[in-house]
Amino acid sequence: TPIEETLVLVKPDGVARNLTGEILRRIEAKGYSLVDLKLLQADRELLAEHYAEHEGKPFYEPLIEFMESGPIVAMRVAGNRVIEGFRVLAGTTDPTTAAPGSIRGDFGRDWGLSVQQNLVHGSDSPESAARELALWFS
Ligand code: DAT
Ligand code: MG
Repeated sequence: TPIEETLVLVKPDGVARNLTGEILRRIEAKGYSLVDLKLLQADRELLAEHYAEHEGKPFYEPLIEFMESGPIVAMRVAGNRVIEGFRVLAGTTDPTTAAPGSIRGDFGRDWGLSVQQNLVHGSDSPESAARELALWFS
């Protein structure tokens, strides 16, 4: 299998809580390679493109507002089956039920904040990865 690349985002909650290093540590410990990285404040246009599949859902607006609320760390990460593998490192979407040992399971907070504050994003398929990497690292 050819080496894959995926887009990882440390969302505004992850950056604000100083978890960027811990998240990158886990990515590197798993054997994946960092190809590119930047800290940026995402604008609405970028976020609307990024989350186009969720437009019209009840959580869409709060999600975009949250993603606009502070700096994001975007990473291009490479490795064998990294798209699927990073999703396992991240854990399932809802931090309450994400497995312990995963990023969301270990650091997701359970004091009443929304599901959207789940620390990281990872592309969910080769098609998504190609689309999202072009968007964030054009
Ligand atoms: P993931 O980030 O695990 O790929 P997703 O693509 O289905 O999840 O949704 C994108 C983000 O939207 C997710 O990280 C958090 C938020 N979200 C998803 N489902 C939600 C829900 N039911 N309520 C609130 N936020 C939600
Ligand atoms: Mg997704």
